[in-house]
Amino acid sequence: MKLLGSPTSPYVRKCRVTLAELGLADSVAFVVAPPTSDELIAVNPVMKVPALVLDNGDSLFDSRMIMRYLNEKAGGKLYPAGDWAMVRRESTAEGMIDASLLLRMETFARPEQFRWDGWIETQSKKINSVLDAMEAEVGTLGNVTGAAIGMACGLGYLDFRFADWGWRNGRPGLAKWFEGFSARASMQGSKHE
Ligand SMILES: N[C@@H](CCC(=O)N[C@@H](CS)C(=O)NCC(=O)O)C(=O)O
Repeated sequence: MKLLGSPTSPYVRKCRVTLAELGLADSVAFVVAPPTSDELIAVNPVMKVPALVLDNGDSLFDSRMIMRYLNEKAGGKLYPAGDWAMVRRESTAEGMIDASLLLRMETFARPEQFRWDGWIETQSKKINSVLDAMEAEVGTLGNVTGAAIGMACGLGYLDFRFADWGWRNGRPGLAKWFEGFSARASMQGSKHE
């Protein structure tokens, strides 16, 4: 199998952390392929990373689908059956990642004269809203699950692209949890470059 993606993508990082946590890292090659590359488009018409190319040539995309596939393949415990509260937390973390990417596009990629302050404000509000929600239920993030991986990669992306955000201020529980989770070999081995 091959995982196509970019080392700067939080969605790709989620899959890389998942591979490491499931002990599959050595059986899947990580191939750097930007969203507009021919190699990526050939396996994902949506032109987004990550994409997972299976040994039979089929491909899977959308990080949450890839994570579920890998978990099933490895007989892992990242998605305990019936744990819908964990799935909600996973979606919550995903919402923060989505908002962070939209904010990054608006504040970095879009030419300055076209930037939309209202959009920047809304995406920033979403990120803070998720951070507050997760601070309130950080105790439930304990085990290594799809939700924990999503949240850790979301926070890692904030540190990477929005280092001045100060998301730890007023959120001591989340900050402590992240410090612990970040020390895992899966996180250390997939740091953004
Ligand atoms: N829901 C998708 C989102 C993937 C995504 O947006 N990836 C970004 C990189 S961080 C990308 O490829 N962006 C290119 C584009 O949207 O044109 C997933 O979870 O895999």
